[in-house]
Amino acid sequence: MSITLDSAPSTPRIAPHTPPSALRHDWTRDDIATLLALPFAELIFRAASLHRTYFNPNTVQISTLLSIKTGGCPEDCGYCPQSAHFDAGVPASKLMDLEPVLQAARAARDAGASRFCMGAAWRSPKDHDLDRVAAMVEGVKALGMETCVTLGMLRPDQATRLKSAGLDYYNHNLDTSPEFYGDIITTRTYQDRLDTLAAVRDAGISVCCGGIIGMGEDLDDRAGLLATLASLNPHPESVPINALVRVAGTKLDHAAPLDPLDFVRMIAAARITMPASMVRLSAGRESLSDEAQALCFLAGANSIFYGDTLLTTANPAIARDNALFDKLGITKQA
Ligand code: SAM
Ligand code: DTB
Ligand code: SF4
Repeated sequence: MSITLDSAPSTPRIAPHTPPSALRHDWTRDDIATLLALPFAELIFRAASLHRTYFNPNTVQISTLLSIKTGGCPEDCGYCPQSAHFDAGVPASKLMDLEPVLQAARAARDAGASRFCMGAAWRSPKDHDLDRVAAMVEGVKALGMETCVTLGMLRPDQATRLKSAGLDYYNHNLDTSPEFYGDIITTRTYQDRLDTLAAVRDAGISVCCGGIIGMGEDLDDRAGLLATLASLNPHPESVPINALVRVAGTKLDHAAPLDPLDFVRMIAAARITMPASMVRLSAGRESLSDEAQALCFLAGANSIFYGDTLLTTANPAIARDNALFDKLGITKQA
């Protein structure tokens, strides 16, 4: 007997035809805390069922990151090796020139990435730097790739400038719950982040917004992060879930290690609360086993960062990811 596999691409299956009312924006923190504490099999079954309602579960979108301006950042984010408040051995450098950025984008495209994400260690971009980033966005678009940038806080006019350059996604994370946030970052507020997200949304750019777990937050904080993300209307199109990469010299160097099954649970709860969004299994994959990553894909992750480095820290080698995809029968979204 021959078995035919559904080979539909990983674009939302029913999302374009789903009335917005089918997606909930009223998830309470208690609802989500209950989800996170479900018996594991129950949680994964619910998440996997929703995943295949909205997406082809055998397809994963891949993005490659490049740090276009590294280190020396004035913000004090406790997890970040690029903050000037810590000595994590990441020297500050200037904004890259256009040509090497395009060269890296071409290499990423040739390795199979469909989106190129450029990150800058800024509190917010200066207007003359934004012009240079806009040229990078135009150049990467011309290579036939989707574009994403993460540059810190944006004013509405800056978001509009990036939109006119052709920017597809802006990444700006809420990182954690409003209550725990002050333990991690003091130099910008939670509301500053929500304001940037509103500017990005209003400019017509797709929103990439998620957070980090493993920073010492409790289950209620994880629920609070997801409740805030899911209250955004529309939901962020892309939801990166990062596991803290503990970097020597940062404030969170000695945070307790995260149980990989808790990472899987967070992915599942993100999938259930924002079922039509891409859920990205982001930082932290380097220390996850193949089995733990397989559970994340089963729980609804359908996007990863691909390439040997994230911004400054290690990511699995491309050959390891390709071998994992082969083992799991996963294809890359074109
Ligand atoms: N400076 C910009 C900003 O903060 O908006 C953009 C770059 S910043 C490095 C992008 C995101 O990377 C952060 O919001 C955080 O969620 C994530 N990140 C940074 N360092 C991390 C770490 N050590 N482990 C996990 N995620 C991290
Ligand atoms: C996101 O949520 N994770 C990526 C991307 N957005 C920009 C960054 C992860 C950075 C991990 C630490 C580093 O490599 O410096
Ligand atoms: Fe700067 Fe972004 Fe790192 Fe915070 S996360 S210190 S804003 S580069």
